[in-house]
Amino acid sequence: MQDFGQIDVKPYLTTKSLVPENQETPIQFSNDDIVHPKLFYRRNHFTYPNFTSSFYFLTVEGLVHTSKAFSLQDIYSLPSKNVKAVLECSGNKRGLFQPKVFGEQWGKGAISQGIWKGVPLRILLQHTGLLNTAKEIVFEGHDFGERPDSNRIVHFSRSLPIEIALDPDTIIAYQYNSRPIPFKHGFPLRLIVPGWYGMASVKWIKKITVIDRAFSGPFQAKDYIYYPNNENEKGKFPVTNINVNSTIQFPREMQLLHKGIYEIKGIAWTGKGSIEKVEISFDEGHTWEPCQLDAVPQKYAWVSWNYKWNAANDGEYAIRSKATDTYGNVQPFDPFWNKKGYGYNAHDRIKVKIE
Ligand SMILES: Nc1nc2c(c(=O)[nH]1)N[C@H]1C(S)=C(S)[C@@H](COP(=O)(O)O)O[C@H]1N2
Ligand SMILES: [Mo]
Repeated sequence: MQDFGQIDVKPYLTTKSLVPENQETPIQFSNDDIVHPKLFYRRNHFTYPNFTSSFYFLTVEGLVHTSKAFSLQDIYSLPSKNVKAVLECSGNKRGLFQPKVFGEQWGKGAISQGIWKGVPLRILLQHTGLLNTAKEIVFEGHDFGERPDSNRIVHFSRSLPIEIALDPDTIIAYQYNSRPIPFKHGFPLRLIVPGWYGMASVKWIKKITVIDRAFSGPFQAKDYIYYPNNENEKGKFPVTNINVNSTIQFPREMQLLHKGIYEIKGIAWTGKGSIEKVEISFDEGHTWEPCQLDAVPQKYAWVSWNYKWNAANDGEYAIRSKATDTYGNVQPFDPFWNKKGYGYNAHDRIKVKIE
């Protein structure tokens, strides 16, 4: 049986850019379903913000009955909950699109998961009240800078529709895996929107504003939109829920192997519902074999899966994995190409050679 190798040798992040810092999780080497903070992918639009957490207040204002400024102590003393959730960048696997698209050329590691603890956002909103004209809630991060498309200084800001903001699992998180959230991941407070792509989970939250219209900030109205056409904006729609997806962890792409029995391993996840099944194909998707799931799939979390493969004959093999979720969503053979390269979820595919 092949394994992940020596346990005293540790993997690292894979650097995509330094300023701002964008680094991938070594997902093929993640044996655990809780990612260590050192190996959690990092996705930033700007340089890291500068602020003092001792004077940190989270203000909630706009279309509320009473605006409030919550201190960290206030936040820590409110009822909290734990949410184990995948955080996946909507650009995960962007580098696999054909034709290629501009933007960070992420491989398969712009994804991590762990346990976030925090106050449900709805509890903060119960303290302030919501006017009935309220339509969206805007979260502004402390980080700011110029975007490549404009020389105006903007903060990283995103909004959520009221229903998602009031979902009991949408939390203002202050812990990751029972420790304060690491600075690079949003200390002291970050939004966690389980089941949505990562852009929704705003780090270093500074201010929450309730508004009566669709938020039009550039990270909402320009980026994180699926543009199915290269030439025009026809058919555009926003990036929200994580698509059903899977990644093969072992064997590795283009690995050379001897004949033998191998445990093919991977993970599968989805944004809505949970994983129903994972299948594998050795003939480019003509026939599929069921994989074994390592645990009962949970909402928001990835599930590890495996398949015992008797590699009895020499040759080159293409191996595909395909996940199906409880809503009946299935990974497609071809990805849904879109100009900005979001939401890649075609079958995962690797090749190996047995010799
Ligand atoms: N304030 C702020 N929040 C942010 C971002 C950012 O650049 N600034 N990036 C978003 C994106 S696109 C992703 S995928 C996740 C990445 O979170 P991580 O760096 O903790 O992995 O944070 C989101 N929240
Ligand atoms: Mo992202």
